[in-house]
Amino acid sequence: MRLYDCETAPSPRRVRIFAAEKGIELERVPVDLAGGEQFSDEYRAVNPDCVVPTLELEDGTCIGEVVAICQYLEEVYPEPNLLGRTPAERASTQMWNAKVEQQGLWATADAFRNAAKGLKGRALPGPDAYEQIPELAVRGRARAASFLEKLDRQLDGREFIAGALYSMADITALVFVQFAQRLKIATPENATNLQRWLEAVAVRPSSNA
Ligand SMILES: N[C@@H](CCC(=O)N[C@@H](CS)C(=O)NCC(=O)O)C(=O)O
Repeated sequence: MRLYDCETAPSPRRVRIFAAEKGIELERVPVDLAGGEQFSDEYRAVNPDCVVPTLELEDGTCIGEVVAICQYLEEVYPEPNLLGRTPAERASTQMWNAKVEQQGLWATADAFRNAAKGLKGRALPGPDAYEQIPELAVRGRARAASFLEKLDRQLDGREFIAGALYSMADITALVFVQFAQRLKIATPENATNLQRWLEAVAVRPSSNA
């Protein structure tokens, strides 16, 4: 299996961490996002949305979207479980993964993409050109900061984001929190639950993936 990847981008990092937790070795194919390689004819054939990650299976099937890739990997490599064992655990993992994506990660994406000089005319990932809207960068920073506080409340009395088990929701949250830090959206000092969780998940070997 080959993972079309970009070292610095948050989305493929979620898959790298997920695979590392399971001990899966993926052949990594770097896609130069800064150089525009995602728009090449070759890459469009792999992923017409022109985004990474994409997982290419042995038979040539290409799977896009982080959640779909992780679901595939979980089915083929069930241990250690990262999507929940019981119906309730699976629902909680999916719910929190979606919340972290929509309210956290996409807020930081708005903050980054609507402000970065190199992304003028590319405010959304994908083949269509969208102009930056500076107000969305401001709103994205505010939403991300607010969501960090929500995560702190969720971690009150819980070891991990979706409950007692480390799951995909923690992976998405780690990528979000560290991307927010890169954008200088600080984790509040009084967010002690979030700080405790961050110290625990950031030292897992998979976080270097
Ligand atoms: N919904 C997609 C989002 C993927 C995405 O946005 N990837 C970004 C990197 S984090 C990308 O490839 N951007 C290409 C670009 O900026 O042109 C997924 O979950 O896989």
